[in-house]
Amino acid sequence: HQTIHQKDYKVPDYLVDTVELTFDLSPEDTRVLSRLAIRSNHDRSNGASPLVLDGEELTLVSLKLDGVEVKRDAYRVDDASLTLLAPPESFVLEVETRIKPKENSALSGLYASGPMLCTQCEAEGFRRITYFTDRPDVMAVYTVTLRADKASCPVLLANGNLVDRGDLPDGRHFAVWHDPFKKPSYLFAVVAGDLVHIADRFTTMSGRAVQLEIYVEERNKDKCEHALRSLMRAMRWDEEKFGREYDLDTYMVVAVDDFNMGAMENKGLNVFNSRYVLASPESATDDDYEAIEEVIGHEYFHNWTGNRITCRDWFQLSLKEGLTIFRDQEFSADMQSRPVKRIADVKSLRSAQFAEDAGPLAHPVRPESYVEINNFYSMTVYHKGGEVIRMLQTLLGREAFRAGMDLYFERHDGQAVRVDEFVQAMADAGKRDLSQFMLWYDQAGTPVLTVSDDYRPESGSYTLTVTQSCPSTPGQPEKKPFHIPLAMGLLDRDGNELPLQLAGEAAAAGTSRVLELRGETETFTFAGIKERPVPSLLRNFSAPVKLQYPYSDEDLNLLMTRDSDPFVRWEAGQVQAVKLIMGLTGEIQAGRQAQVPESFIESFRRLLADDSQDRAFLAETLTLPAESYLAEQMAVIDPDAIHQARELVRSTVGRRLWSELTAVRAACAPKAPYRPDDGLAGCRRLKNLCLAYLMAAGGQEAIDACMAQYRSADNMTDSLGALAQLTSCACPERDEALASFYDCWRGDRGVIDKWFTHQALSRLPDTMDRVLALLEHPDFDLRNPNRVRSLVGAFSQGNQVRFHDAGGRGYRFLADQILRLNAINPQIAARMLTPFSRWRRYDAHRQELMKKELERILAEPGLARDVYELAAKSL
Ligand code: B3K
Ligand code: ZN
Repeated sequence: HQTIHQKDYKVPDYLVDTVELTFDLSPEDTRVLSRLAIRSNHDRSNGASPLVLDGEELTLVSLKLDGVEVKRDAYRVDDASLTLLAPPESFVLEVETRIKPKENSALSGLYASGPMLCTQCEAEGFRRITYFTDRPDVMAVYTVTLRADKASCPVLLANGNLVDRGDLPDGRHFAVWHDPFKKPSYLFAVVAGDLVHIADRFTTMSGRAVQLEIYVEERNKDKCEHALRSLMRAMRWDEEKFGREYDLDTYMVVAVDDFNMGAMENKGLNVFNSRYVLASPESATDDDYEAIEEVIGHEYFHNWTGNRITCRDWFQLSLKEGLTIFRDQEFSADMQSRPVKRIADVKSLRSAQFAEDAGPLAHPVRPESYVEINNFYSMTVYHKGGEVIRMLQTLLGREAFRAGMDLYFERHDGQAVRVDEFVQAMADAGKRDLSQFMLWYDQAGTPVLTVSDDYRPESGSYTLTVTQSCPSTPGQPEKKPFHIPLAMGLLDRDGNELPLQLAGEAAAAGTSRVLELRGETETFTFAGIKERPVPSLLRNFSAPVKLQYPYSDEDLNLLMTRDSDPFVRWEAGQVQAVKLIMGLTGEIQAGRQAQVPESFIESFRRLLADDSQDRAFLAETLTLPAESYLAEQMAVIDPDAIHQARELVRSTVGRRLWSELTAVRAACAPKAPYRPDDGLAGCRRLKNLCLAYLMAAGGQEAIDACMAQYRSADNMTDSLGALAQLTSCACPERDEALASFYDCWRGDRGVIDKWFTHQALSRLPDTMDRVLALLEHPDFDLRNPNRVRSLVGAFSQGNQVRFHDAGGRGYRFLADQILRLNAINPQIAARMLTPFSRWRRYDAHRQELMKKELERILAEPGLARDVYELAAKSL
């Protein structure tokens, strides 16, 4: 397999101005006619360069140049390309190919999902539909004619505007779509099938009417309202916050059941994983509702950040993905609670992206090379990329950042550009030198900030010394210092925020400010400080770094109760919890009696008693760090000891605070029938967390409470809140609830996914056996990515203690499934490899076992490029 390097980028030798496609659609055999207007883009003084069109899994039927059949010796075809040896300066190429959508289990290109046909072209799926220069810097105007059987395929959709439609002989019909915007091939989309839709109209800020349509299978028609409302909110938000208006007359969203990722931003025709569209009050959780709003927003925001301005090449992926993640995070923050959203985003960054950055698959936000680009739709490119954009906003301030966005749109609309162009627009608008900042794009690894301080009572000066370092990552042994915004404040012993005046400044400038780190070590001296302060550091998580400062328990208590920054308040509690659980883990490893200190229980007691706090925020505060995050803190991960230690804290809290937890849970009990937008999601979260602690305490009373909640719940959040606890309880109620849940929801894919997931997440020792049995369940289907994620993904990525069973059964199970998936869907197979990439973090015995499985995978004949790259790099 070949490695592609960023440094080898060359402008395309040929450009395509227009693409006319005609599809004769059928699941078994689809005919594609392509008519391309091509012109040369290179110096031809030494003759014409060959034109290489990408193509995979295609059967070539005919090839014409300017209307004349191309002679057999004027072109070459192999399984990855079609090459015209010496084409003229400008010409029309007509290519006829045949494809088999129904056999396409990779779900890239044109494929069948249930009763419909749909496409997924990003990153390189268009080449599985027809021969083309399948790269984002070749942008063309597309006109698409779809023909299909009218009875089985009444709906025919493509990008842009519908310009014609009508009937054809033999019960067939056609539709013609034209997209006036130039676009790269990865944004092409087609959908055909027996679909229904719901619609509404949106009036843009300049007064244009846009028709919004959500397409689904008939049985899901009553589950689209939330997606449609979310879309309207996203459109309004982008106008208000970024001045961006939608540009076509229609915006369509189609929900499909078989989809490799969350959704796809195809111009004017988004294709969505149905889990990010469908919701009904009975069957969707509060988290589902939030996730739908977020993904609908994300794909909509791509219209400006991704579609109008796209990437020059795939190394620039974060240009659109990091920026759009940042935009969707801000959108969600404005729609819900900003602090709670920020905490959730930081938690996922820390447990998944920090781990990626610390392992063999670490890569910069802008990678230098890849074997398979689909492997780089990563936490780093997306979420660290989002943090990089956020840091720009923090460094420039909101106003200059917005000016930078405007400048970027103004300069580059209609172009395919690099990250450099984006950062240059920011530098120009903010009048800042951002050359050092670019290292965030090109250096991998999570920087560590080590902070020390020095207080001088005699002069009233307080000095912070910040040293940054960054561990080596593959191919990058040494790192240069990053340009890092460190947002901070200082508290006195009563928790008052101190005015911040740096030595040399005439006056204090507020009580929160952004220090800029550029050198390896930087010092900042504050004047007029009357007593030794407690530093509040990395407010709002102002940079994706690890922070080290020797806080005392007293400092942390002060920050937790008094800091003005909600992130710092939450973080202070987490630092305490990490300290505690890591201490207990050590005791357990040493075979000593581990005990949860009284002070920890007392601080939980105080928190539970305080009803002034936002319920969702309180739930976050009372949630212990995840086992995966705790694992990151250990030199050699001991999944069993971590699990025991964390469970010890949970059960102690449950037993010691039984009445407090019961009281808070009762206070959160519903007073009116459930509505998804009743503003009580925080209450439900807190209530279910209390139930989890009660269940951790053990005993029939808790089980009864769980069953009662399960039986009486009028919404999925509460029903699952109870079921999740019962699945980890060795009691007869477990199977009773699981069976009743299945009977009640069989046939609803989204809910049955949850049924699989919760069984895979069970903390009970028999989980591996259960998971193996579920593989044989009639509803399990390796060809459906959501189902694979719900069982194989949940078990291997969400159940650390059972997956890492020292006997190695979890490892064998995962490798078996990866090998089966390799033949079906390489992208999904590769995604499942993540847990193995962390093998070096474990003890020698587990290392050996995981390594063996990786070697077994690599030895498989016919390994897909996706799987090969990750397995090879992991070893
Ligand atoms: N741009 C798509 C992701 C495509 C992934 C291809 N393997 C969805 C998104 O980020 O919005
Ligand atoms: Zn995206």
